[in-house]
Order: sequence, then C-alpha cells, then structure tokens
Amino acid sequence: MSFKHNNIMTKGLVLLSLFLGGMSSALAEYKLNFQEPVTAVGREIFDLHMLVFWICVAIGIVVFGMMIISIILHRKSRGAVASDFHESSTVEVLWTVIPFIILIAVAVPATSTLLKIEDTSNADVTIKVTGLQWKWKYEYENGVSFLSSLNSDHNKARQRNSGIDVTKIKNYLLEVDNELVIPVNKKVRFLVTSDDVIHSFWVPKFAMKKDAIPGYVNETWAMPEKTGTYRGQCAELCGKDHAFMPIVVKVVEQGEFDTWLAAKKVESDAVAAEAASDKVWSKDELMAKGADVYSGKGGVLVVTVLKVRV
Ligand SMILES: [Cu+2]
Repeated sequence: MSFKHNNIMTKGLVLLSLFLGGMSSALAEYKLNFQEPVTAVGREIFDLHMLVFWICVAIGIVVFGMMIISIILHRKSRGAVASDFHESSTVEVLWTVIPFIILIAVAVPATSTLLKIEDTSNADVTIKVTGLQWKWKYEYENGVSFLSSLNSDHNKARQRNSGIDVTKIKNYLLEVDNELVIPVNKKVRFLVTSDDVIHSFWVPKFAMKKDAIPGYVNETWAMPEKTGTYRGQCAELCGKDHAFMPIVVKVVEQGEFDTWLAAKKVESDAVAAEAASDKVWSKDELMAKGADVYSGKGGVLVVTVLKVRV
C-alpha cells in the first residue's frame, strides 16, 4: 500500500472516529422510542409496542437472512440450478399456522389493554376538556373553569423576526399560562369536546390521546403514578395556530390538589361575583382587564357582560 493510500486511510479513520464519538454523545441525549409512560395502562401499551417490535425484528432477520443466504450460496455463477416443484403441503401449512399463532399472541394482550383504555368507570375526578382555536379550557366538578394558553414569552419568541433565540428557551412551545392540575394515583376521567373545529387532547406520558370533536363528548382517562409535570400538544391539525396550543399537566399529591382547587374556587367565585354585580366599569379598568386577557394572565374564565360607563 502506498504512502498516499495510507494517508487517506488515516484521515478516514480519524473522521470516522470523530463521527462515532459525536454520535455517541448525541445518542446519549436522544432516545428513539416512545416517552416513558407514567401510568399502568401506558406501560402495557409500551410493552405491547415492544413485543410487536421484536416480533417484526425476528421476522425481518429470518426473511432477509434466508434471502441473503440464498442469493450468495445459490447464485448462478456457482452453478446453482433452481429446484422445480409445485404444491408443498408442509410449506403451505407452516406459512398459514405460524402467522396465525403470532396474530393470536398479539391480539389477546392487545384486546385486554384496549378494554382497559376504554373503561372510564369509577373515576375519582372528572374534568371537562374543551378545545378552542387555539387554547384549552378545563372545567372541574366544583365549577372551577379556566383557559390554558401558550405561555406569553413563548408566544412572543415564536413571532416572525422576534430576534429571540428559541433554541435557548426551555420546553419551547410546551409551556402554558395555567396548567391543568390533577392528583397523583387517582383515576382522572376527561370529557373531551370542542367549541369550534376538531382538536385532539394528547399527553404522551399518559399514553392518552382523544379527539375533541364539536357536538360530541369523548371520554378518556389517566391515573399517573408519579408526581411531576407532563407535557402534550393538540394532535389534530386545527388551523393556523395548531402548533401553539400545548397541554401542561401538573400531577400533585392529593392534599396539594385540594388546596389548589379550593384556592382556584375562591378566585373563580370572586370573578363571577364581580361580573354579576352592578359595578360600572371605567375605561381604564376595562383596559387593565383587557391587557390581562391579552397577555394571558386572565386565568379564570367567566363569561361576563360588563357594564361600561359611557
Ligand atoms: Cu387544536
């Protein structure tokens, strides 16, 4: 081998090692799979996915293995002559029975999981979720109701020519002004609907996704087993700002949930009482309220008819 060749090979090896080195550090950050579920049903779905995946890998190895071996060992240049046979009962039975067994092996656990996904009975908490262009509305059983929109800083950053480096923003486009709060280890039923077009309520770590369809109320549920903040997005193309209506769910201990809900109720009642009163609003007060709504701070939603001083 000449010196020139050696030189090229060395350069190639250096480049390859740099590439692989870069890949391994990049791979440490990225995971090629679903997000790790935090619900029992989510784990079942994940396990089913892995089961089917490995079955596919095994089938792939057998089929492509046989193909490659046949191509190499039985090639024409080696003088191979194709066998000439018609009808083989053994082969026909095998290629019918084996896929049938595989299908049953997948269908049995899949059906059992599917039934669990659809079983919304005996819920501890029920929350109505309404999709709107382009935000979410959450309503609790005690009357607490609020809107959840994209965080205003993220909203500002996403604007064209904002000059903000979005790669430096944590959880970019996955942050809201008012999070949905639910208790840990409790079965939470979601009644999902829409006020305008079709949206989809999706929280990957709960393995939960349900279409929000105007005029229909769909049901789904989740029982997260770990406290924490979980993020999702609208999963149905619903108009120009479809990408800007994230979902953030805070899972907290029951005590913390009760305190939060009670505080939210007081806040909600105060706003409702203010709206129902005969108070006459000045322009400045209305401007201040409007600014809150515009910036996304108007958390508690009450449909109001305010009296305006002319
Ligand atoms: Cu949507």
